[in-house]
Amino acid sequence: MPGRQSIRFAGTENSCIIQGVERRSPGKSAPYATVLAALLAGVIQSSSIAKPPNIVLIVADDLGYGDIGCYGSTQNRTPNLDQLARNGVRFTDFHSNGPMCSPTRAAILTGLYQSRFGRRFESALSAARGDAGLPLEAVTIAELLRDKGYATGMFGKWHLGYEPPFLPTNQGFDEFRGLVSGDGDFHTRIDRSGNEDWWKNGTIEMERDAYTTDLITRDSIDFIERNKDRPFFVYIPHLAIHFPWQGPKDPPHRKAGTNYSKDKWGVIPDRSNVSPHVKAMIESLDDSVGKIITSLEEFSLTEDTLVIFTSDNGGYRDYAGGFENISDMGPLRGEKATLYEGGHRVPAIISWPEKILPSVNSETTMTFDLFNTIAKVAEINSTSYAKGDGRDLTNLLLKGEQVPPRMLFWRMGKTKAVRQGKWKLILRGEQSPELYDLDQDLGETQNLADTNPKILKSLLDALAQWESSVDASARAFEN
Ligand SMILES: [Ca+2]
Repeated sequence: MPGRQSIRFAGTENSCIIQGVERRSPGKSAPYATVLAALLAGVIQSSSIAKPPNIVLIVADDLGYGDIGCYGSTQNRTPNLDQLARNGVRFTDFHSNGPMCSPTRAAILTGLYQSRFGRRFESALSAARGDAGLPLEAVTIAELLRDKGYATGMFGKWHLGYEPPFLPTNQGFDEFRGLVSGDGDFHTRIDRSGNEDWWKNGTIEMERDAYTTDLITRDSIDFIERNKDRPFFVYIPHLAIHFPWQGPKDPPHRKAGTNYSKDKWGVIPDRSNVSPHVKAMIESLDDSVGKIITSLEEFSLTEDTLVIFTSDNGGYRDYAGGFENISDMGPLRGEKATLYEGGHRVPAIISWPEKILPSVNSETTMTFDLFNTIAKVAEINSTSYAKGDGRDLTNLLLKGEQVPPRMLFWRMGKTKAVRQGKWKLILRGEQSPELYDLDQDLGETQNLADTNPKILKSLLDALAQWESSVDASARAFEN
């Protein structure tokens, strides 16, 4: 592994030092040596962006921190994601806003803590509340981009409202093809309640005899091709690797009209080892990323397109009913639906060839930062996003600058967490507070609350203030 270096870029108006960045040897990537030389000469600056880029935002579902090769998996083959990481910035301390599906999706699209829309956005939205969804008053990144002249398409899993009017086409997307619920069978596209769940814009239009990941890929590439001559934003929230755990060659499981709430996982011959099915899902997901990158190359859009890949939350290690050996969170404690690192520290890669230097970055970053970052590179007026909760990461991406210090917060029911620098506070209901030093103890094994009372109090006070702020915002939306 290459060591840390500090590099000063001379010649820019504000010379900057890359810190917290592990720089990788360019190796065979000669173009990046050229880019570095250009940067050193002050040729490329953030202000020199000629025209706003296309945006491809790919979000995996329940993909754990250690599930892909460039994050340490030796089990799953992910050459396309690994290549994307070699060509872009790979984040090692990037966090989903929530440890479940709906919360993070709300934060991606709005740049706000999902708690600002009410407590129901702190866990997965349920079909039982069909009248609930991301409030239409929320300003989404798709709306901002559409107003800026972008074509906007979404292909994949929505999970921010099960019924009209809470569909993507009412939240800034010109086109939508995919599912609205939390999970559909990958072969039959039947949701866990036994309903058909495959939409085209505002109506259900089923497709059979295909694998969901492949359909999402096909439709995304079709959208890119149709809009290749204008700026476009394509949001690709894959269903993979959420259950049902079905690879392309696994059998269909769900049929219309049957309730699968207690049998929603797929057909798993060996419940104690789900990983072969998950491996097939991950490798299919990786194949999809490769096809999308190839399509950008074929349409000569590579240098004009910002590509983002991340996951909406951590993976499951095991699941009720004896399902085991599902996802890999690497060195992290916890899993999906917990606020230990394994629940919300996720893979994140951002690539923009010839603009962003490849690196591995250890700045603490969060999903809602993507909102401001996309808005900034699209040259959207900052009054539209400056008051949001996320930060614009363009100076990190284009100049290697650090993110200014801040606190980050999570809340899911009675479980809450705060992050400031190396410190992580976790509150689990009425249990004693847990305080971890992530620099020394990434696996969150040693509770240091008793020996650091001042830090504990400061984080508890900040949490109370944050809760008060988001709860005040939410009163406008809760009913
Ligand atoms: Ca998820």
